[in-house]
Amino acid sequence: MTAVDARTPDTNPPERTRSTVSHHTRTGTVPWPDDVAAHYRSRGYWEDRTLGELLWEVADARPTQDAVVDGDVRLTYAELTARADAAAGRLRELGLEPDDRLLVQMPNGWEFIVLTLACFRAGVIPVMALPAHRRHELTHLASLSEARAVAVPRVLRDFDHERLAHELAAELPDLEHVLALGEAGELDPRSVPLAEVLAPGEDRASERAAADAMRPDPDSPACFLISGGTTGLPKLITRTHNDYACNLRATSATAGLTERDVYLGTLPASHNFPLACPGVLGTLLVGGRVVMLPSPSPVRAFATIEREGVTIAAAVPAVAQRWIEHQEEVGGTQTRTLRVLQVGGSRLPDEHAAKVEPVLGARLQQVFGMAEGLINTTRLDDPADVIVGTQGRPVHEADEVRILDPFGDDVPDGEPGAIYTRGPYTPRGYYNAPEHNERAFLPGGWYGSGDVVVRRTDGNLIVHGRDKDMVNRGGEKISAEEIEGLMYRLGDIKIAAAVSMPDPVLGERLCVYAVVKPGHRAPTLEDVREVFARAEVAGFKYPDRLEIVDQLPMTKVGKIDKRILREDIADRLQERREENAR
Ligand code: OOB
Repeated sequence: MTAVDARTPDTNPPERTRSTVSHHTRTGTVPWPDDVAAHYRSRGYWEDRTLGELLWEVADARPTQDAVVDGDVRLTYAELTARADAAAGRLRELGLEPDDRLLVQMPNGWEFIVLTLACFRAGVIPVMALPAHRRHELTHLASLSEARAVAVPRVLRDFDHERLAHELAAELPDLEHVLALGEAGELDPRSVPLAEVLAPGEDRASERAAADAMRPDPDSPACFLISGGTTGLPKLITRTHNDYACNLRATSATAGLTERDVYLGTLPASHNFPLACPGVLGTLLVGGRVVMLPSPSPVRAFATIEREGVTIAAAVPAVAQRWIEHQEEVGGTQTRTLRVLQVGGSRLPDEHAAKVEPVLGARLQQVFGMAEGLINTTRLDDPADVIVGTQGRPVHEADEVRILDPFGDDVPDGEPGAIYTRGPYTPRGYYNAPEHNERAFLPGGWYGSGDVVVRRTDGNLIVHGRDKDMVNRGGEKISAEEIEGLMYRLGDIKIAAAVSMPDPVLGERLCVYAVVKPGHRAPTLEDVREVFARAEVAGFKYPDRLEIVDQLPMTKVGKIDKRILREDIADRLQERREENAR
């Protein structure tokens, strides 16, 4: 009997019954139309192989080579796959069945990778929550996905994730198991220690055979990604084995990734970008080495790049800028081996783009992507004006992109319009969200990301702006609607509007305009932040600035005119800068 078995009676008291019948994910997923799917298959875009099969084949060809490095921990390909197979068996012993959802909120470390691969093998679907998420988001994600288990660190950056996870488990009838990073002695006795779940197995051959026997359908979800979200709380995006493998192959190709590459995973790995574009999974799929690092601070990142001979890394613009500044300060050759720096998640200003190669000695690859699918990148051999001045073009030959005016007509190249897309790795709908899908997808399955882009005649896209109600705070996406909803928890607020304000470091920050109810006291930014703290919201969603006004500007159709508010706050910040300069 394994340690997990021994704990099962405690973690799963017999009187506990699940309130709802868990739904099979198939019922909530919008499939690609049959003819489109047949086309993707016949062209070989979908290979009908699971991510596990693909990765295990790569691992078998290089068992003794390092696959994952995390501080002092090094796992060879043989060790990685063996642990994942053993872990797949333990998830099963815990009672997790194929198609059950496991909410994963883990820092960047080897455990994240082994657990994710174990899920792929067992057909358990990891729901990729972010380390910054708190009760507000995790409750929503766990209920929406009907998660049966959650995997968390113990205490991270002074926050007790394990305690919160048990509180959620007490409230959510489906959520039966809390898997926590660490060993039995140091954890809550109700937790299942990840040290045990992810430990090496005892009998490689039989564990592998057992995992082989659990093989999921390649058209079933490999994982759920979290959408940035424009309407209130985030949506779930189902990524199938077939579509995600296609995503991995196409992004690996444009990054020129080979088995000689060493990838630095330093953005939170549950984001699509560092997970799969090509990221951690793409690197493993070509037989390269993944180095996990929990924070992108330049001192540690540079030391790690030097020590491990990192050749490719991904950054959001704010991180890229910090790395550039750090290199300018310290000089030296620590980033010598870095071949490619991918930058994406929010708009990289051209001035910063121009500095990447001269300062860091790495080729810049701009990446304009979305968890919903479509990935655009510049190519490594593109001319400088493309690399510095555009966000690239689709990575896959079957990606379809249309740029439309407000009447739904295609705009000519060179003119801004809203981007719509479909393709072999862009799902046709969010999970269990039929009403939202009506709005986010055009007939024919075109997904509209809400970005306004210009397509140049050479096919490269420039992200021009946005017509979605979202704030992009250094790559973290914040739904304005969600923030406004939270603002009304301050009883003094009559009406609130969340908008982006320009920020030299993060690109954008979050500003809230508010009108106070007659006779009420105007809240301060501290009051607002306290309400957000009480609501247990992710830290990156706390407003950075509050503007109390008498009224909000309205459009002709009676909506709050956010364009005017954005201009207003940009003007105010500009004035203040000028005052400070005087
Ligand atoms: C990535 O994915 P998400 O889902 O967090 O956010 C997608 C949105 C896009 O719709 C766009 O508004 C913005 O993020 N965005 C960019 C951008 N990359 C993403 N805006 C301007 N310039 C860029 N380069 O952010 C994501 C997923 C995969 C790869 C890269 C980024």
